[in-house]
Amino acid sequence: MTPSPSLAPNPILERAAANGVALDMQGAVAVVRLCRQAKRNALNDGLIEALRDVFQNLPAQARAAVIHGEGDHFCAGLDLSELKERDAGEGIHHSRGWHVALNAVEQGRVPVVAALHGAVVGGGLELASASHIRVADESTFYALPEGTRGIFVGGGGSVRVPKLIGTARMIDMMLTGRVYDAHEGERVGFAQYRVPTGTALSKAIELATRIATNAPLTNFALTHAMPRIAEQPADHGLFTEALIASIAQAAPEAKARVRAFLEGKAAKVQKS
Ligand code: 1HE
Repeated sequence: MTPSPSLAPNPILERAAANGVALDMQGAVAVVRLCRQAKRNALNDGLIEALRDVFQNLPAQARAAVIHGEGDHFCAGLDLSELKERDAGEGIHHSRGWHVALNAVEQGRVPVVAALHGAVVGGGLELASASHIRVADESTFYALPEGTRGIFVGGGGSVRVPKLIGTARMIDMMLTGRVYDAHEGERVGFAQYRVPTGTALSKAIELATRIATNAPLTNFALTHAMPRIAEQPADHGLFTEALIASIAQAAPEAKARVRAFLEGKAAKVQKS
């Protein structure tokens, strides 16, 4: 498993590939692949570190990213075979390591689209929740088996999953082992797009390719300012909005795009 030949050699990306996370560039889209299908892309320590390294070291030409999993499932969550007897301090550091890796996905340089299929469970759902857009095919199912395994989420799930589906639904999933299928998953808010089986990756790349054409500062505002504004008191949120809006509109690219529309050279908004 080696990174795309179009990429300059990078020992960090080579180590990530050896640990099960491959990166290929498709134009301006970084396509990140979990490559551990024999274990249903279960996330061991090496894979978590590889995810962190890839998202912290995306090539300069990347303006959007897609993440997907090889085989029949997106991701089976934490590699349970590595669940050792940890004391409380070791457990905290393990969880914090996941937080660093998934923060690199959520708070990295580019918007991330997750292409989901099959199992999106436990830590796999935590990873999907760290992405900005989720595209799920009809084979997708969502669960948090931590509750029935006698453990708890530790990869940011208690913060990110309720933002998608609400606290009550997450508590229900963990207390009862409830599994949502693709249709219900879209209804409750796991995925923004539901597509036919086998087409999640191509749809995700299509969306990421479009996202990559946005002004970078607009994408930055959406992925970095917007989630923070949502957590601020309204008055602080309005103030932050005014700051980020003025920064975005001051960029030469914004001026050029607005001018192009006013001169009739840019696309109108079309009813789909
Ligand atoms: C694994 C794992 C894993 C598969 N850790 N080895 N996650 C879970 O509790 C989900 C556990 N996995 C499953 O429920 C099923 O494997 C799947 C529904 C995902 C897929 O089923 P299937 O029939 O396609 O595959 P399989 O036959 O169950 O698994 C194939 C192999 O992958 C098998 O190993 P083998 O050596 O016998 O071939 C499985 O043992 C292995 N495998 N999933 C380790 N998760 C930061 S905290 C996060 C906490 C959590 O994520 S807890 C939830 C863990």
